[in-house]
Amino acid sequence: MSDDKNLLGQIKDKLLSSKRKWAEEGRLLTGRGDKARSNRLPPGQREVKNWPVLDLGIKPDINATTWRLEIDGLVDKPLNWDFSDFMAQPQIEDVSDIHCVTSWSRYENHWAGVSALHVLEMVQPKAQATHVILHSYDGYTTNITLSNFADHDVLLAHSWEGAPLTLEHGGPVRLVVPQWYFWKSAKWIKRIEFSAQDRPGFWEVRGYHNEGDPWEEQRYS
Ligand SMILES: Nc1nc2c(c(=O)[nH]1)N[C@H]1C(S)=C(S)[C@@H](COP(=O)(O)O)O[C@H]1N2
Ligand SMILES: [Mo]
Repeated sequence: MSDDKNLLGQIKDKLLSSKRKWAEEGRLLTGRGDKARSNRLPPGQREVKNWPVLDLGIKPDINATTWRLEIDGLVDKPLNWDFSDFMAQPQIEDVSDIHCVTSWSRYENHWAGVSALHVLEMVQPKAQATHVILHSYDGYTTNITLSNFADHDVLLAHSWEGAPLTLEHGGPVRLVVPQWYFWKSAKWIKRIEFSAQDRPGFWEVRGYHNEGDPWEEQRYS
C-alpha cells in the first residue's frame, strides 16, 4: 500500500514535472492564443481556408472597360465613375475577416480600394439620408444604414490579396462591409443610392435579418 502510494506519487511528480517542462517550453501553444481565437470566430461559424463563391448564379457581363458606378439619391453631388475615375481616387488597404451566414468564416483578407468615407466626402449626403441601398449588375440589392456604411473599414474593393478581384468574387469592384455577414458586401456594384427610407434588399425580403451582425447571430428575421 505504501509502496503503491509511493509509485503513484512518483508518477504524479513525473507528470507534473513534464507538464511544467511543457509550460516552460510553450509546447502546444499555437501562437494565436485561445482567448484571441475564440473571440475571433463568431458563434455558429467555422473557419475555412479557401474562399467559396456565393451568388445568384448570374455572372454579369462587365469588366474594367464597361463598368460604371453611379452614386446618387439624397446627395448634394451625385457621381458617375468609370474604372479610371475610380482608380484615381485616394486608395486604402484594409485587412478583415469574412463571415458568411452559411457558416463559413475566412480570416485575414487583404483588400484594396476606395473607402466609403471618401465616397461620403465626395457626394455629401443630404441631412435626410439615413440609408444606403446597394444595387449590383446581376440585379442583386442590399441595404445598410448610413452610419454603418460610414464605418472606417467599409470599402469599394478592386483587389484582394494584391491581385485584381476576379469576376466570380465581384470584380471589377465590389463593396466590402466587414462588420456584417457577407451578404451585405454587394458584388459587381453598379449603384449606391442614398435614401431617406430603409429598403430591404434581395435576401432581406427573403427571410434574412435586416442587419446581420455575426456576433449577435442576426442571421434570419
Ligand atoms: N451582386 C451580388 N452580390 C452579392 C451576392 C449576389 O448574389 N450578388 N451574394 C452575397 C452573398 S449571400 C455572399 S455570401 C457574398 C459572397 O461573396 P463571394 O462569392 O465573393 O464569396 O456575396 C454577397 N454579394
Ligand atoms: Mo451568403
